[in-house]
Amino acid sequence: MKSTPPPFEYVSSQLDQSKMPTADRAEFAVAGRSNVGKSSLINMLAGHKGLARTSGQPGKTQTINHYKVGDRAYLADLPGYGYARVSQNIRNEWSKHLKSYLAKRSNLCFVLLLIDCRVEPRPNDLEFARLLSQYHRPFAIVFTKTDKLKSTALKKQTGVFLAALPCIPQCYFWSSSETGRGREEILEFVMEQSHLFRAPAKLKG
Ligand SMILES: Nc1nc2c(ncn2[C@@H]2O[C@H](COP(=O)(O)OP(=O)(O)O)[C@@H](O)[C@H]2O)c(=O)[nH]1
Ligand SMILES: [Mg+2]
Repeated sequence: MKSTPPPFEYVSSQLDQSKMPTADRAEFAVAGRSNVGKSSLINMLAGHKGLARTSGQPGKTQTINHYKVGDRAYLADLPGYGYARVSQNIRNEWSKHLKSYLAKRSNLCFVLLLIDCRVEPRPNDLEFARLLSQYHRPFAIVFTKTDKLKSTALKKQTGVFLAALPCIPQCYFWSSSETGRGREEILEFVMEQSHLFRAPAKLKG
């Protein structure tokens, strides 16, 4: 990125949409399985390791956590799916909130769907992508943990995953929270897309 990266700021953790930050700026949701690296990606983008809580123990993010990115965008860290040690009741509850968020959050411009670059396409990743297309949400794939794969294997896995997707993403990124790979490209993308966002008139102050 040629200009200075925007400052990040934690705003709130909510599941109830009526309590989420006012929908007056472009929102980018960070979605994916538990442990795929959602919180680590947010910290890497922010250049601030302690901003989003990361964990080796999956399933910790049970709320939608909002972060301001400069003065034009929000990042929303979504609850991870696919964590087997959470009861079916809790999973159903999260799924209900997630669907409602995807259906109704008016300023949601883009979903960054995170995929561990080392794993084969899994049914719930493909199911989530299907859900995004059902709700007409544009999305980008962010392949995470690319520090763990050699370049040839990464290219191969990327091809396999993209071919398995039921719908075509707008674009994809390769990222690593260990090396900072992808930071400039993803931030640039967020900033560019956020400039296209226009808040509904009734929200303007
Ligand atoms: N090697 C490597 N490990 C990562 C990367 N991103 C996340 N991790 C690790 O994966 C685990 C889960 O990360 P976290 O960000 O908490 O995942 P979340 O559940 O999707 O929010 C943690 O142990 C992280 O240190 C990455 O890019 N490279
Ligand atoms: Mg997390």
